[in-house]
Amino acid sequence: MSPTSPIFAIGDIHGHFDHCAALLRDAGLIDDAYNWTGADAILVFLGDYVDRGPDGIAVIDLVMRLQTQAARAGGYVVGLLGNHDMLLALAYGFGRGVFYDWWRSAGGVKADLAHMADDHFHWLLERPVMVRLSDYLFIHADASFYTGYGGTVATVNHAIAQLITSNDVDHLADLVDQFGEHRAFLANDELAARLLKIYGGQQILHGHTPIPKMAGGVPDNTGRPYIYAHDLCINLDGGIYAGGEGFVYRVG
Ligand SMILES: [Mn+2]
Repeated sequence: MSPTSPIFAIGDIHGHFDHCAALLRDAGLIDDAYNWTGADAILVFLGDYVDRGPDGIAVIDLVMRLQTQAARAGGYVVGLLGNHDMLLALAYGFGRGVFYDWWRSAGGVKADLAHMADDHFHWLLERPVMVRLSDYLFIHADASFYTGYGGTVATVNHAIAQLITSNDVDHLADLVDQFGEHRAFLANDELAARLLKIYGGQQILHGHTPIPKMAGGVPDNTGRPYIYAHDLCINLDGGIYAGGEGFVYRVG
């Protein structure tokens, strides 16, 4: 990647591998055999690869492979951690118990856990929860918890990674709860401004909340981004799991 590399982002896929592949193909980022054709482009997956849809592990496999192929081609693929990805990792890591129950009640698909292997688990544990690229701050959730875990992108990512590999069930339970918050920036655009001041960037790009669920008056249009909070935030969750079109967004 270079300072002139185009940046693309895609929101929540939730196990819909074919739909995801079609969107990436239409954007010129992969070919019919699912190989990277994006050259030096940057592609950010905003997380929530799994749950609700048919084949979450295939989505994870695709992201993992594209990371390797893009790096070889001079590109860069980022895969953020979504709350559903975290729940699956906790269900896998802890076995049956409270996290298994939470994962299932959040739409966990038994086949995902059955198809999951240690390399998927370790990959999920290494996912960042936020990344900043040029003027853009990428996070999975429109939630307010990030600032409670550190004052830089690196410290937040480190703190969350430490926590999800710990046995600290009390604090993990808090994190699961916090990561499930929605519409925090819609309710309070000062919060969006504060995140940008702390972590840098001019705009927050997130997924997590399907665009039609943002607020009254939002058109039921899931094929394009929803820009709000005085243009500080862009929601990229096209609600694919609920039948939405979804899209790949050309960021810059
Ligand atoms: Mn989510």
